[in-house]
Amino acid sequence: MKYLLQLVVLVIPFVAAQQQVWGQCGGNGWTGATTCVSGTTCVYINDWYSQCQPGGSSPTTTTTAGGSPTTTAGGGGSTSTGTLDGTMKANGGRYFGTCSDSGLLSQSSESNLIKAEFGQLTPENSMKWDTVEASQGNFDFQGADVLVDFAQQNGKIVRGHTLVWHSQLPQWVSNINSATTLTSVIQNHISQLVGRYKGKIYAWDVVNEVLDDSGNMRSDVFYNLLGENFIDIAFAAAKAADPDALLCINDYNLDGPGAKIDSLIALVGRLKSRGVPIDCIGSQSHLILGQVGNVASALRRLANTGLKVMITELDIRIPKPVSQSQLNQQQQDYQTVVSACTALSPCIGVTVWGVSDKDSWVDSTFPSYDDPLLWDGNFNKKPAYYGALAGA
Ligand code: 9MR
Repeated sequence: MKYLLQLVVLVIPFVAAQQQVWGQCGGNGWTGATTCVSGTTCVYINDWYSQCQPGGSSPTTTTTAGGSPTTTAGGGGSTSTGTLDGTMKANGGRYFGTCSDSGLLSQSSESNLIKAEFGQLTPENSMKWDTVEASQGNFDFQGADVLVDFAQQNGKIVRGHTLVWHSQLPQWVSNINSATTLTSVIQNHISQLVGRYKGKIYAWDVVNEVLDDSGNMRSDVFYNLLGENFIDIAFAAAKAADPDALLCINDYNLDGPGAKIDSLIALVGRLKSRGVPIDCIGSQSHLILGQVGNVASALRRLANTGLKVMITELDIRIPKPVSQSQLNQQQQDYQTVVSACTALSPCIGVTVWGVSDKDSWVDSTFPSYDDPLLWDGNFNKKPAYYGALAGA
């Protein structure tokens, strides 16, 4: 009997340790299950993340470093030779991603490219507060479901974007005037959204753009009612809803010296000293042609906080009118920025903010700039593509 009990004790943890489909099953620092339930296989995504994916064989990359920049068309999974994501994985286990959403994913020109070239997806808009919870307690996950389903069917990891942000925030949230109400509203929003996709999201941008352009805490309903504590509340809620996702702070203008990066690093220090469960810093990197020289040193400073870092929304916009020499400069700039990440071990991946120049947010926001991405309006690879590939 004694031996039988010992056997049971030995067997039970083993059975319980099998990870479900789409769950994490490995990666640096991972202490959870490393085997997958029957019918799924533990697939290496990068050094920090392996995932249980359906099927018995591994769709990971067999890329040769420095291989010719040919694209493997279509096809599910992430098998690739000389693609952006394949090269990133081969050269250090990082991912190369892009943002998208249901409208773009329904176009084969976009979705085929994503299947072939990218290993990670960020919902450009579909997980933002005004989409997911436009009125209190009424959740709409339609668009987000499309993106997450596409990612799962094609073996892409997902960065969730974003839980608490002053922008694309419905008026009913901005109108709240009680700290207690706002706390429970944040907690409910996060537990619903993060909970729905538990185990399917690699990393969350828990808070986005909490600093203003001078590096002060941004004045919005969250800070005005709760002070800096709204960040602690948001991270705690995200951790409770999905303990295995990486939890990030995300911001722009962290690409060189200045008040903003100083403040961000100081803020991260305070969060860590309060025990906030923060894992990563996302540097958006919305950049301007020719202004990328400080990116590597800035990224190193962010990594010196001890957190993982990632480039989350990369684009490099060109002042109009766009010339061939500017497009060549853009190739250099992409290589500089992507290699700033690949040269740094705590940097775990790069995400560009869109696929084709025709779909970039830059057109409407910066009318005197153009062409910030890797493919032109007809889905032809630009010189910038080869710059990114060389840096990968
Ligand atoms: O690319 C997004 C665009 O489609 C939206 O209209 C815009 C609304 O604010 O948000 C854009 O994405 C932003 C991202 O969510 C946060 N960082 C800045 C990005 C560009 O504005």
